[in-house]
Amino acid sequence: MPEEKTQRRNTNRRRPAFQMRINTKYAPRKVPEGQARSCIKDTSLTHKQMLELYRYLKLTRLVEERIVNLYRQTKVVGGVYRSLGQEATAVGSAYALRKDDFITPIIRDLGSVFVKGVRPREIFAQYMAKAWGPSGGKDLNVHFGYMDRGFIGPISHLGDMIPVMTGILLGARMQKKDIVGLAYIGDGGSSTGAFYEGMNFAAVQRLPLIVIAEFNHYAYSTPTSMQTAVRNLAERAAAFGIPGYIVDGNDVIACYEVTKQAVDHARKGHGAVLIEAKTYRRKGHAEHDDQRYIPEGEIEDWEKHNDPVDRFEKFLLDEKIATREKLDEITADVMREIDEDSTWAESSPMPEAEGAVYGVFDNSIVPPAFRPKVLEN
Ligand SMILES: Cc1ncc(C[n+]2csc(CCOP(=O)(O)OP(=O)(O)O)c2C)c(N)n1
Ligand SMILES: [Mg+2]
Repeated sequence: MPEEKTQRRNTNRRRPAFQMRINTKYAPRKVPEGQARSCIKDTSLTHKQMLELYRYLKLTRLVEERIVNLYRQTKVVGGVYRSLGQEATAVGSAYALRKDDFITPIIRDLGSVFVKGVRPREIFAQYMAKAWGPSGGKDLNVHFGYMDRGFIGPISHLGDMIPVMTGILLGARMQKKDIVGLAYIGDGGSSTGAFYEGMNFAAVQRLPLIVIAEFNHYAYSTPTSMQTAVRNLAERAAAFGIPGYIVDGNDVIACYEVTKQAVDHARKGHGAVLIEAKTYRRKGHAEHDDQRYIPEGEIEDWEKHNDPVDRFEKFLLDEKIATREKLDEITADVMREIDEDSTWAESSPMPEAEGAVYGVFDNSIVPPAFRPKVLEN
């Protein structure tokens, strides 16, 4: 009986499982009428790091613009997916990682891929299905990976990268490595079964998984309110018993700071964290999507008042971290790299047909069966 009493008392002292722990310190704030948005000032970033962040933001935007140009010239194979208006989420969050940490991006996270060290030429060659692209023309857009650079290539099935990253982190723990994993997911993707299973397993195992859930208002043409009843994706953290954060996804500094906190938490062994980034997809699902389902003025409103690049520029200029000339110089340097790299990719060869049978299976175990036939032709 006394034992039972103690047990009950202990249970009562525990936090109720349904209690929500959502930190909104970095959530979007209303700005007074007529004032332009900037970024949060409370940051540990150095001026040099901030200029590097600016470079990654511009690089992401301008590389995507070049890909659209190539697409209109019919040089791209497959669809083109933009992260216009969301660049700060991917760039700021990935910047909080260590070199040996892992990411698994989705189609709106090109910025994180650059932060991980991928060069624009690899992206151009990949979009054009060239032999020298990272997948050698076997797959397209962000469907490639580099294990040695901590970049797990995503598959198309929404949600499935969450359990994959969870498995990677379990493996890393068994190998006594203290890496963390950052997985990106859209608002639509976070309503899949795989998302729940992966998050739950990471949470119960206290694995260092950080999930960035991008509330960009749409999944294809479906508004978020029509595919989930929660107002904030971060509320789902309560289902797993892990902390949830809401961040202004268009404020690159806030995205960095919130992820840095989550990374520290996860690396210390305290387990998984869910971060919801409030942002907006200014382009359609892909370039072919004419966005006719979007209410009038919505895109223009985000473009005018909440563009992540404009906001960071305003911050850098207002805080006298950079002059307009310095920002123009960075942009010119980015353009030079893009020109050079897209020329390289355009002039690189298309894959040989024979290449299709290599690099799919381990060819030392499974010999390429079609080889003689291909060579005969
Ligand atoms: C399991 C699954 N269902 C459907 C699709 C088709 N699909 C690809 S992208 C997409 C919409 C994704 O929306 P969201 O997760 O919000 O990401 P966003 O495109 O907004 O970044 C859908 C339905 C898929 N790839 N996988
Ligand atoms: Mg979405």
